[in-house]
Amino acid sequence: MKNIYVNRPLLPPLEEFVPYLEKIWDNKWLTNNGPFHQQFEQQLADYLGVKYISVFSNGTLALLTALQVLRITGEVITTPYSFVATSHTLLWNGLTPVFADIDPKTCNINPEKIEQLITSATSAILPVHCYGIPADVERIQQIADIYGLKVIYDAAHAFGVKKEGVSILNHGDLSILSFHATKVFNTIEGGAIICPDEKTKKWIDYLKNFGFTDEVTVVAPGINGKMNEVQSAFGLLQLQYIDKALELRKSISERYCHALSDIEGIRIVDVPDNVEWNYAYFPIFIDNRYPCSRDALYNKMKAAGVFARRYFYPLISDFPMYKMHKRGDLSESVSIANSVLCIPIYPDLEIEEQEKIISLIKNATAGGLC
Ligand code: T4K
Repeated sequence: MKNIYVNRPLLPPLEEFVPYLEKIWDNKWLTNNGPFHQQFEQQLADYLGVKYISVFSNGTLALLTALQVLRITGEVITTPYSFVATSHTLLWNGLTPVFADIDPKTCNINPEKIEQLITSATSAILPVHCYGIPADVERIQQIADIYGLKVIYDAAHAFGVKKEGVSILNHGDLSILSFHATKVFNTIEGGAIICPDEKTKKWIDYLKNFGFTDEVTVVAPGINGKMNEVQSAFGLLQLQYIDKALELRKSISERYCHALSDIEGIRIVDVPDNVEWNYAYFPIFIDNRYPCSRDALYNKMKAAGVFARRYFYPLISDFPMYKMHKRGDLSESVSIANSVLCIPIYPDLEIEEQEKIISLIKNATAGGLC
């Protein structure tokens, strides 16, 4: 059997992409707000149920820019349990990350830990909808309103996620998405900022194009964050396949839930009933009632050709450049980072492959590795 990775990109039929490429060749318009870029932004906003969206060449540049859009300064309260890009964008903006512990049930920032970390230097909260599971958006907004803070959601994992029928991307001042190859919806590399009004969208569009408002006017020290025409065309085609991909993810997730929910020492991801999830990741959490450690299972799976990943271990706060920013107690984050294993989930995962993964987890002690 071939190697099984944690993720495999959603790819549309190659022959269907060729006409898009032909159009780009005909137009000779490769980037800088071309026709596919404009069409993609429109269709994406409609699909996601959001008002305004500005697409970027990747999610990291979208987040870097979002912090500039809102002119965030000083300290930003964020989660240590995320991909390192979340906090890197703070350092790149000269901001100080302040880490709040997570709620172990959702793996998202625990709002009750935020208030005690607010100082006169705090200007924003940067939560993550980890694995596509919504953060506690209501409570976070309450705190932000009381203290006059901005909220930027790192929604890199949350493409298509809805809470009570409404896109989760409509919360906070801004949200960002990632369309990286490993994400539920990809444009090879890509990302976006979601914003609530036209004025902000315009400002974002200036900032992602060096700050130009016309040929001769630069209004801010912008960056080059533009999505090109090939990525945009790819995105347009991907939109035709995303619903099917989400359905396939759902059935894989259901099979895992069914097979793994009664294993002692394993907790599976818990998604609230009012959430339409996107099955972006399938994390399991391993405790000491399981016959072997998380790392022993990870290695055993690897030896069998199954490349699960420990997203998100190590914690961001444990990387050398963040150690000095540690303040409060992060014990829940530590415990989740030490117990998590994300097992493969993607639309092309075959049933036999999934059975192999389940069997490895169920028979952990077989083969003497655990
Ligand atoms: N915020 C959050 C919360 C994020 O998770 C991320 C990115 C960002 C911000 C930043 O967004 P971007 O700037 O990336 O748009 C991957 C991704 O590179 C990264 O996008 C993602 N989060 C992170 C969670 O995962 P790695 O280093 O684990 O990727 P890699 O190359 O090891 O790939 C994982 C597996 O996927 C491979 O073992 C095989 C498979 N794969 C990967 C690629 C790239 C493929 O089958 N084909 C491929 O083309 O970071």
